[in-house]
Amino acid sequence: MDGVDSFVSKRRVALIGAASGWGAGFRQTENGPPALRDLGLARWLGRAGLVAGWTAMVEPSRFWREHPHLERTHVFEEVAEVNGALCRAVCEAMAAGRFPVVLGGDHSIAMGTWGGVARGLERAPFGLLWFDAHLDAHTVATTPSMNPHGMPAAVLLGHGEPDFLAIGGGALRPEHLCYIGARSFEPGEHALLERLGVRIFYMDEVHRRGLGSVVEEALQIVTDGTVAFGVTIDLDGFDPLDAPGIGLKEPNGLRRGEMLDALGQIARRPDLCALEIVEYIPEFDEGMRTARLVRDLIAAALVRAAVPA
Ligand SMILES: [Mn+2]
Repeated sequence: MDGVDSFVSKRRVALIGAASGWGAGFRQTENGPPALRDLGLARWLGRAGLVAGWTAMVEPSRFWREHPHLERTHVFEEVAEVNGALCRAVCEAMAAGRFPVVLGGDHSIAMGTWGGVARGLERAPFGLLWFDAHLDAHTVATTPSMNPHGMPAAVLLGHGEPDFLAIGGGALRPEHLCYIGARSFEPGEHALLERLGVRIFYMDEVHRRGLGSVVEEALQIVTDGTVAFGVTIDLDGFDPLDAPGIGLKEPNGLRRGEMLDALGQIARRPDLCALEIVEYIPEFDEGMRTARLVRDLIAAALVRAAVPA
């Protein structure tokens, strides 16, 4: 097939839903993965030249669904439970030789996704490109909201609650992580990342240099001394004009066209090991614009020059 990456097409894509919004102050991201499934994401990707099928839809267990208004302390238990199940689903996909594409859900699921990848790679070092308006690097000591979706990066770097560390703790080394598009964060989480020496490409640097140049440099960082690298995309990293179907809108963000071009730089790389896209809220979407963006991001990252118009 013309333009289709043989590496990816040989390794079929495992679509894994993480249908939990308990890590955020709003729950509607739990509707994201079932909506993408029902809209026909697997079929859409098939038209782009990928062999993709849903291998898991991780959901909160019945107890949590029957008690939607539990107090904050219980939220951590639910988030840990979902992430544990997600971690296993990602591991299973990798063991079966499939390429995991994890769809959220709020960004707290990054603990399970990248904790699972770390296990799947048998703890060999991997890098991570983190596209986001935020830094998601809080601990309980620094967070103003206590929302776990503001904490996954800290956990992956080895800082946070014991229940979370048990799943994703220490999956990543700070020198193997790069943020791209950051423009809204609090001093405490920023101080942690500064202390650890994590490279942050703020949105003003992206505007100044162009996303292509930034991604090129970031790729060098995340592939230096690693066996593989992953990509996590928080849809709030985008300008809300291009991704209306989200909860926390941060203007002046990444644009659809430049992002699809930049992801083309990673397509065909045999060391790309997993992709995660989070925080989609179907009820806020406008004419499926955000759902189509999710599809096109996956296609751009995995199939060079096969992005539908
Ligand atoms: Mn995020």
